[in-house]
This record gives sequence, C-alpha cells and structure tokens, in this order.
Amino acid sequence: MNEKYCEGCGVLLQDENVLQEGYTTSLENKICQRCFRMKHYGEYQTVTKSNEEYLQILKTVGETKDLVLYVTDLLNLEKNIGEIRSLIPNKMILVLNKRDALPKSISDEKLIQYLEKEEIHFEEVIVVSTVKNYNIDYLFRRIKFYQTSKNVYVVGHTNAGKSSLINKLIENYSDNTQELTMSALPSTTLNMVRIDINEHLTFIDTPGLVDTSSILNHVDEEMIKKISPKKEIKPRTYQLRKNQSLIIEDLIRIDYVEGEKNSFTLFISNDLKVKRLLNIINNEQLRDKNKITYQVKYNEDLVINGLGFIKIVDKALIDIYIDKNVDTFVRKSLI
Ligand SMILES: Nc1nc2c(ncn2[C@@H]2O[C@H](COP(=O)(O)OP(=O)(O)OP(=O)(O)O)[C@@H](O)[C@H]2O)c(=O)[nH]1
Ligand SMILES: [Mg+2]
Repeated sequence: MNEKYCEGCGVLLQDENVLQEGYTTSLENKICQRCFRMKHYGEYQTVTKSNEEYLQILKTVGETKDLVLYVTDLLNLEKNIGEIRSLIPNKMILVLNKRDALPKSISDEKLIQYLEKEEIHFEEVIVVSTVKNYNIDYLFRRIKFYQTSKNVYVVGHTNAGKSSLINKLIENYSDNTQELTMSALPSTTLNMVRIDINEHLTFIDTPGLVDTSSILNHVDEEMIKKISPKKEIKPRTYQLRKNQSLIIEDLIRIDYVEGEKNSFTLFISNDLKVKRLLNIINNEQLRDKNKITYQVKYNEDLVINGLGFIKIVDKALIDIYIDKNVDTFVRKSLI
C-alpha cells in the first residue's frame, strides 16, 4: 500500500478517487491536488473533519515529552486558553501571533501581562507577527533553549497561523525547500506534517482545532476574506447614547439599551462596514437574528468569536443580534 503523505497538508496521497481526500494525478507528486490548487490558484475546497481526530492528535502529542508551541491569533484569543493546555502536559510556549493586526500603540508587554494574569502555566508567552517577521528571531532562540528533543510540535486552533509560522522559520533558518499549505480559510492542514529545520530540529505541524462557534464557519468565502485583517487595524470609536446602535455589515447589530453616554471602540478588520443608527426604536434591521443581552461592566470587551472585539468603556446594558451559532462573550479589556 502507498504510504506517501502530502507535504503541504499531511493527507495520505492516493491517485484513485478524484472525489476523495488526498487525490493527486500521480503518486510521484509531493502534494495533493487540493494543496496544489490552494497554492497556485487560491482555490479552496472545504473539508470537514471531526474534532475527535484532532483531539486524538493532541493526545498523541501529550504522550511525548517534546516541546509544544501553542499558536493563537491575538485578535481571536480563545475564550479558554487553558483548554489545550489541560490536554497537553508538555513544556509549552504560548505564541501570540498576528501582532501586526493590532495597533502599534499597544505594547507587547501589556499583551503578555494580560495572558499571565490567567495563571495558566507556560514556559514563556511570546508575541510575534509571522507575516512581518516580527520577533521570530527571539522565538527561534527560545525554541532552541526549551526543546527537549529534536521534535517540536505546533498546535492551536484552526487559522491561528501555525503553518505560516513554520514556513517562516524554515524560510529564515533552513535550506529545506518544503512548504506547508496556508490559507485564509479554516481547516487547511489535515494531518500531522513533519518538516526538518536541520538535523537537530524538526517541526511537526498539526491540523487546527475547529471552533464551530467562530463566525468564520458561518459566512461565505468572500466575507471570510473581509473579516481577516490584512493590515493594522485602525480602531473605530463611536460615542453612543442610550437607544443608539451599531451595525457591522449584515452580520451583527449592537443596541445600546441602558447607560450613560459611552464609548465603543471596534477592533475589527478595516474592510468591514460599520453603520450607526441614531434611533433604534423603529428600526428592525437584523432583529430577526438571535438576540443576546449583556450587562457589561466598566472597561470590558465584547468579543465576537472570529471577528474581533469591541472595547466598551463604561458599564452598559446591550442587546446584540447575531447568527445563533456564533459565540460572543465579555471579558476584561485586553487593551
Ligand atoms: N495578519 C496576519 N495574518 C497572518 C499571520 N500569520 C498567518 N496569518 C494568516 O492567517 C491565515 C491562516 O494561516 P495558516 O498558516 O493557514 O493557519 P493554520 O493555523 O495553519 O490553519 P489550519 O491549518 O487551518 O489549522 C492565513 O490567511 C495567513 O496569511 C500574521 O502574523 N499576521
Ligand atoms: Mg495549517
């Protein structure tokens, strides 16, 4: 039986069934047709994988004594950072990726402190931007410092930038020409993929944990691209009074129901259109969506999973209308 795996996403290669995962025209090829198309034409084919498989992979990682990099997207910090941590007892570095998407005015130190307050043990919390090659040298030094064997695993939620990060490390510090497949859409990597930096260091890319409550799983491809920030976010601040409202595209409506004059600052992609309604009373826009009410305290963020967050300065009673499958929650302000 063929035992050749795709170098881009890790799937087992096969040349028999075009409709099935891992198809390639010839087993001589190094990557599957899906990766080839993503890489060369930006075409994407959705695959649905069960989280059971991913959990199994994480369990396998947890059975080793190897160093683990847990990569997360700063704009979309998981509600529960401790979840992956609790599944894997290994030495672990928390890598806060996509630094470039957040405004420069926020210091790295502040972001690190925020995570340290959670009191989840990591060897270190490191802020990087893969696309801007920011702090990657430092990360690489710390990986070499903490590694316990040749193998270093890279885990995290889907779309956090795991494959991109490994590609950057390979590009910077290795002669290896292998390239992992990356894309703006979720579930790009399908299986574990080993990739050698040198004889002393091998990275193992893993598929991301799928967060079914992320907005990325409930909008079309065009909207996914709009939602993913390509540039530094320019925070947009709106001074709202009671009975006024914000509407983001046709995705979400936020009604300010009760409170003093207040400041709402949106940390979402610059490409998303935001509209303010000056009087909500007779306006029914998006009110057919699922409604959730929050009592927000002083200096908290309303997080919309996959989209970003809204910093609200003073206490407020708000109603939000959004797809029932998308998770929202309130946390202490990141910024
Ligand atoms: N702005 C910004 N985008 C990034 C950065 N790193 C990765 N991305 C983007 O994030 C998206 C996902 O990147 P991938 O490397 O495919 O993410 P992944 O974690 O491997 O995803 P899965 O394989 O689906 O689990 C792509 O659109 C990348 O261009 C970064 O530092 N900044
Ligand atoms: Mg990947």
